[in-house]
Amino acid sequence: MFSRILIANRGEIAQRIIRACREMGVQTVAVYSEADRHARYLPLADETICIGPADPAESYLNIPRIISAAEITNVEAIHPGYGFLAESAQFAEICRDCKIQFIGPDPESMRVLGDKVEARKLAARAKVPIAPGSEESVPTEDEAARLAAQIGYPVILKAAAGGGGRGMRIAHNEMSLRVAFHSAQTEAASAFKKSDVYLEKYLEQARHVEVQILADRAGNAIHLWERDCSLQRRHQKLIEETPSPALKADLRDQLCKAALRLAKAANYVNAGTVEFLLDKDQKFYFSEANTRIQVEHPVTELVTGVDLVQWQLRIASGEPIKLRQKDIGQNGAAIECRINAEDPANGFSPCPGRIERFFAPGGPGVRLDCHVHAGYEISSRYDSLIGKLIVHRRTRAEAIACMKRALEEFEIGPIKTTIPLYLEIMSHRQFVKGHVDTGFIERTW
Ligand code: MV4
Repeated sequence: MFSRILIANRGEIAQRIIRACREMGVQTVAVYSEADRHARYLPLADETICIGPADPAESYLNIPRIISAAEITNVEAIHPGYGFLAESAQFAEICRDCKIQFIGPDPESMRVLGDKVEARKLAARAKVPIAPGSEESVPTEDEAARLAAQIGYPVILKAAAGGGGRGMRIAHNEMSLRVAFHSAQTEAASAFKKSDVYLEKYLEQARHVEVQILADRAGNAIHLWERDCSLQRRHQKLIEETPSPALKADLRDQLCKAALRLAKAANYVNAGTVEFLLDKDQKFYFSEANTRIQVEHPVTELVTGVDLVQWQLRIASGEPIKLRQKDIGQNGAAIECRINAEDPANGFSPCPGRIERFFAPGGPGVRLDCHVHAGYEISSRYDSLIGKLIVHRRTRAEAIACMKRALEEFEIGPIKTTIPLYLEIMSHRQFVKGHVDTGFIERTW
């Protein structure tokens, strides 16, 4: 195992990684921007180092500064967390060149899965179902129109370098497709510096179900079942849960096996997630693969009893996975609510400012992954996630009751948060029945 690693991230995930390391006896170096200088999780690390000003481009996203910090502090490995540099194949490659172990997959796997057209081809080769669509990126408007007529409307245009929903356009007819083609290309070029787009049949009222996997250098790969992330708004997940209320045992097995086929085809190592869309007819299609630890990983940890961050470190240090697939069950039900400093009554506008009142929920079944506290100043520079409230109970109904109780206990003020929205959702008939799709929030609120 490593004796010392650097955490190239901030906030709750930096704190989560420090916690994993302390339990394993691994020393930590936490980096911080000037805006995070007084963050309370920093003293939990063995060493801290300032990497620049508040602007992420000059700190958490700045590769030379992160690498310099790693060299100065003499670490063996870097954990990128999620966001920032977590899915940068270039960063993983520079780490390798500098003889620092990147805690994640190889840059080659990151590159192929990061290109959504390449990932689709890989999925097809691995016999993982993909939605009908283009085999390559679509070069011209006329070619898009020809393909769409063949596939049948509605269709969705996606950026090859995209992911997470940015730069997508849905078209219901040829006229709107021709317009959408150019706006998708333009948006892709500005967001990802690559204008390539591809086409897929649009699946209506789909659910988003993803499979967690772990794979090691020795060729062992296991899955840790699924997470249902259908409750989202504008591609921001709000609530995640496991098991998915939409899956029967047989379909669940098929999804998990498909995820492992893709991981093997990509020579995948470390923790990863394979996303699927599940349509109304219970058919599933590969959507994308995420080559990082995800925000919603705690629900999987609670239900499987596996510490995913600790396994990320063991795998990166060369240890084989000694967990057996048959020993990984789904024990009970877990739900996560992402607590955002946003006002749901006002179009989810961000609410930066100082937290004056803070009371944390607790008690049976409650886990709170949160780095903020009374006196904490929420900066508008970083994303609005201020913590995650996660519950684990024997059944989904009990988990919902526990989440309601914990949300009621939770007090954060005077800034606005998404807590009141989650209280409404926990009592919503459709959610309680497990009947939600990715359009639920936008239709209902
Ligand atoms: C789709 C889709 C429907 N059909 N692909 C969004 C996130 C990314 N991982 C995949 N996404 C989608 N891909 C096909 N072929 C629906 C989504 C989708 C979505 C699309 C538009 C507006 C909101 C959405 C919310 C979740 C998923």
